[in-house]
Amino acid sequence: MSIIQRILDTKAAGHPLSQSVYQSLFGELPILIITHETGSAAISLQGAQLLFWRSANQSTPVIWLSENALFKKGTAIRGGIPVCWPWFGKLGDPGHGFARIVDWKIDSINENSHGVSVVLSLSNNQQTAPYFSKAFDVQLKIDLGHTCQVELSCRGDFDATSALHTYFGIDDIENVIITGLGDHYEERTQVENKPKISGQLNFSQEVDRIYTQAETHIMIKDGKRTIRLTNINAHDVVTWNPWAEKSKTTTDLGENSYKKMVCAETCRINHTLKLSPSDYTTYGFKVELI
Ligand code: TA6
Repeated sequence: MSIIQRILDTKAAGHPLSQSVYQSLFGELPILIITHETGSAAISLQGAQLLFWRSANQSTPVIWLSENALFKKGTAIRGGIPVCWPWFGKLGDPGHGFARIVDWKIDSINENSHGVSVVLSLSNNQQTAPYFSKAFDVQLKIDLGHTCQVELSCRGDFDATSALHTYFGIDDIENVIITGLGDHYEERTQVENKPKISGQLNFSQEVDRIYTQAETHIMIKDGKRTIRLTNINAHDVVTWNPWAEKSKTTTDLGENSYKKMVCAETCRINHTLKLSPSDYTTYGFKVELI
């Protein structure tokens, strides 16, 4: 049985928070299960991580979750939308920040016939203190319906880097073309996979790069469907596919999983988030099938 089905099945042992949202437990982690006429999804309270999102008429999830993802306290979950904050990658320790491995609170859940909106929040507390000494507030708003929109708002007295590290579900990586990334990028791999066509990315080996002048609309085409990613207040986009070897040797990915996912991560890395202690700074994205 697929991991998505196993997650959805925990609803039976969960308790309702609203008509379409149930809270349950998967592995060691509390999760929200969302089953609405527009689609289904789950969110982990550890990390405020959207785990997957499948719109009602699609069998392939738009937001992908690894079949081998680990659901353990303090361990990052492979897939969905990990929230990398207040630093990206190795700019601090732990890698990709601590927000994805600590517990968030539910601020609000609202729903109507168009979809479900969940707001989660995190403020400096005992669990975050070992990682970071400054005061902060972060909110993540996830709106799910016929589209999926995610916005991160944060405040504090420092500059942050961040990524909404989205794993998209695709039919076959070898057919994927991503457009709208712009021409300028920072290479993060040893062996560069030079784009054949300027501003357009396809995959024949590991790709890991930070595009710094991405357009507002990014298109991810896999030959079967087109996902449109609309950036909100962001022009940095990280693209990542681990390819065969790394996929095989990364326990929570597993052999061949690289064929079914591609990361296109709306982020604020080159253009850092310059925070204020009083006003929230927001960035995010919207995803739709077109
Ligand atoms: O965003 C791309 C990246 O930074 C890659 O370098 C790759 O390591 C990936 O994220 C996954 O990182 P993680 O810490 O989740 O294993």
